[in-house]
Amino acid sequence: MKKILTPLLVMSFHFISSQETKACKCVQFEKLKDSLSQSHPFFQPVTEEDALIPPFTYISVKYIKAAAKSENIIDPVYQRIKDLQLDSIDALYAIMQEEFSKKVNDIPIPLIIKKEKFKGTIAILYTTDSFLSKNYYIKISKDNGKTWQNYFTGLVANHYYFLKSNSKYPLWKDESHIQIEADITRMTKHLVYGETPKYTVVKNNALLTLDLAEILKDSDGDGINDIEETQKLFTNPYSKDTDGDGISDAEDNNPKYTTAENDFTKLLKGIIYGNYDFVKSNDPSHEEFFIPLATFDEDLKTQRNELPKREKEFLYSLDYKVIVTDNDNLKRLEPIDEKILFLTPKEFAEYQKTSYMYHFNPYYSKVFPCDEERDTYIFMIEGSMTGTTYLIKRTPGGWNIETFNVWMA
Ligand SMILES: [Ca+2]
Ligand SMILES: [Ca+2]
Ligand SMILES: [Ca+2]
Repeated sequence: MKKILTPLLVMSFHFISSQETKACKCVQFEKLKDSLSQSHPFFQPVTEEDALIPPFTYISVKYIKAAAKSENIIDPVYQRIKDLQLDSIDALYAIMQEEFSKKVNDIPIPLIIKKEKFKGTIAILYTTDSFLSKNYYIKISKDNGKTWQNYFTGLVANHYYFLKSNSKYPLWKDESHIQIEADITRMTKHLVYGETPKYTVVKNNALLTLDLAEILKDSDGDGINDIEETQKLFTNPYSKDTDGDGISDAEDNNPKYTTAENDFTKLLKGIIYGNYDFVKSNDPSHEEFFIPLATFDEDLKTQRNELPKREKEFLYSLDYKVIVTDNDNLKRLEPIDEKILFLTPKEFAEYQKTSYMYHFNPYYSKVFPCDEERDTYIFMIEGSMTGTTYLIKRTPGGWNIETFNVWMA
């Protein structure tokens, strides 16, 4: 049996532990458990009044009489599925793949809200397609589609706007503003396992105007606008290369810290990218594996080759994981084929303030030493829906990793 990347065990309550009797007497872990059980009901719906206040000064809202209706938006995938009355997941997935493979400038057509040319400049307003958090971006070309620049608008779907692709207003209001109709929504119930978040519409007739000067501002010219650097990436908007390793923020998979392999980065890499055999145990709920350090690089390479490859797509480059840690060794990890943001707990608190949607980022993790047992550590993969805690022991040959706790909301 192999270790898999997402927890297999499905349990109904937080912190059902198969290893309760072997619990690590780590004070920090006990504190963390307390803070987690308090932080899970974090969700506070915004009031209707607050949802009506534009979240940024570069966005203004007016209310129109004849508004487009979001319920009339035609989703090409949904439309085809509905007509075919599909009963198999594979057939459904094939249709989704087919529709998403139709693209304009690397953006799948089902994700495009509007595309329009104005005085020689083409703009494409679109959304990313992450299930957990759909972000609104705008792509701009000033040379008739030869080259494109990509800009984060600062907006996340339903926080507090749902942008309407059937808006009859032209996308360009004038050469420095774009406009789009939107429902103003607020989330009333946050995402729990097996359900999608619930939203109510506060106003269904908003017309948003976005000041392009703010959105297009890329002070350091690294290809990521100031809004994305400050709100999403926590990189320096005034430096092309935040960590000074010679790789620009846009290209860097770990833009905040210079990468350097050490035993701790190997541990983390082994957990998140490895595919190790479980140690045999009589207890079926007990899972344990070992990461040998001497052969780490070759082992990982072999294991990665056994896994299906993910295609490198433009939208994928906008995706990232968040790992929360104070551990200076861990921050030096070189991510494989993805972007990881290492945030300190303080930065993470800030990050959660900018958008509650980001609470749903499925990779909130911590690694810290257990205070009573030498060379023993705890690492958690935390999400809104599932979490796994690993109890880790350092041995002369490598890391012994025990699945200590698996929960699902
Ligand atoms: Ca920048
Ligand atoms: Ca930068
Ligand atoms: Ca860099």
